[in-house]
Amino acid sequence: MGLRKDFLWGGATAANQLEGAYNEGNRGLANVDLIPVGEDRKDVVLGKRKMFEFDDEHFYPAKGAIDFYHRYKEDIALFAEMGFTTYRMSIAWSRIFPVGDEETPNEEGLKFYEDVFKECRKYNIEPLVTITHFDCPMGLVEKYGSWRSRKLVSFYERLCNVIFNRYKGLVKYWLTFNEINVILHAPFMGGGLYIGDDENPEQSKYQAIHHELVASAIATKIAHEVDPENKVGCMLAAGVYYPLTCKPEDVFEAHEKNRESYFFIDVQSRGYYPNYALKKFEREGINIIKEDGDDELLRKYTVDFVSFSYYQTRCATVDKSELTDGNIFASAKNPYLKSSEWGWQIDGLGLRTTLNTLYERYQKPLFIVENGLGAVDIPDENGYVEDDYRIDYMREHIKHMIDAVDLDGVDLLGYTMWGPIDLVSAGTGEMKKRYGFIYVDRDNYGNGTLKRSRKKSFYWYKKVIASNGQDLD
Ligand code: BGP
Repeated sequence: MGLRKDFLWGGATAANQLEGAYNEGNRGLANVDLIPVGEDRKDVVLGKRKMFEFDDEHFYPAKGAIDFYHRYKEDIALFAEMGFTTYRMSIAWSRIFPVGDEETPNEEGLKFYEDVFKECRKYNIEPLVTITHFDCPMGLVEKYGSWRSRKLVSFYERLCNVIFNRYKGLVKYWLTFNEINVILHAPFMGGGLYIGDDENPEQSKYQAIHHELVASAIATKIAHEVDPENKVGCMLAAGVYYPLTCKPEDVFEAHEKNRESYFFIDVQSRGYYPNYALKKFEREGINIIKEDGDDELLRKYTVDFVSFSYYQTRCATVDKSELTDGNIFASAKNPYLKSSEWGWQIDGLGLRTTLNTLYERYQKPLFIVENGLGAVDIPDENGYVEDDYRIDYMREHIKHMIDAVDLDGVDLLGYTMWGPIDLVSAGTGEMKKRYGFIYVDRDNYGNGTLKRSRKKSFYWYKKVIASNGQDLD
């Protein structure tokens, strides 16, 4: 009983949210660098406001982030101290190809990640690498309009060829696109898409999505060719939609909302466009341009495992007056659940439901690659935080995760909680929204010493890992 012996325990981060050093090592700019903190952030994230260069009025938190670029040895040592057996991180595409369409990669960028992977290996930490975590080089955004252009498929393919060959033997677990479904809701942050007034957003988004899906299949193909040991996963922003009421219309609405997300994984895991999507495209006049051979690629190169992030469940209803869009997904408030300080509803059992739903649908091993609580932490003078609220959240979720394995028989490879070290929030750009076991002295506007310190949860997670999830007290 319990989790598998080789269950992978760790934490997850993304390049632009922690590396900083945005203009060092010949790195080029990416869409994610140009998203400021503050009230204008949302329109930039949604692709409604064009911000293709920095201005003086805004603060751009990704520029410096938490300076992992210079401090990765200290940070990985802290992860190792907690007993991590895996560390999920992402590669910044624009460190490897600064503009995006170069023929030759940037050696400094390649070397940086090689050093990071070697540092992980030193502690027997298995790197789990996201090839793109929301980032796209600005060169590709400006010259080609990002993923709406077919050309992006070959630039991504080039990136994959380079990194799979260079990191052969160092990295075995790969994720092709972080939260691939987020592009639907946040097109600039999720995929570098700025949507002009003259275009049909759904048409542009689904064309871009098709390109990403094909690119993901090609990545899987190359990964297996370069090293048969490689395992490639897709990555979904998950969390099931419940119907707000048992009114049949609400039940069907929830079904449709869920399909909006499953669509991506249906293609990546089953290998073809599902009928409900084809019918939707037909109804809405969305015309996806495919190249010969695309369908075959999708069918032949499906993923080895399905990974996902889970923070909350949501409620769907046809009663529009109930909907709020506090987050990027519009949903109704669940009266049975408590919320985080950022209004995300906390639902441990929902993780078990989500695990079961995905496992029954895809019958492939699953991997929880993000889960956690964003909260305001008040440190003492030594940077120590009594974060029992975070421990409570995680204990509850891990319990239900173990039930899904023990009681339901879900095949689960591992668990990497989000943000083991405090980092910049993707949604709001704040530092104040902290997830970490490690406190970082930095505020929303870049003030602070960047000093790292252990929180109470650091010691708790260490026990959890040492006992393979048995000791959750
Ligand atoms: C996911 C992203 C992460 C991350 C996390 C927490 O959507 O993959 O990049 O940041 O959510 O969200 P936030 O930072 O908005 O609290």
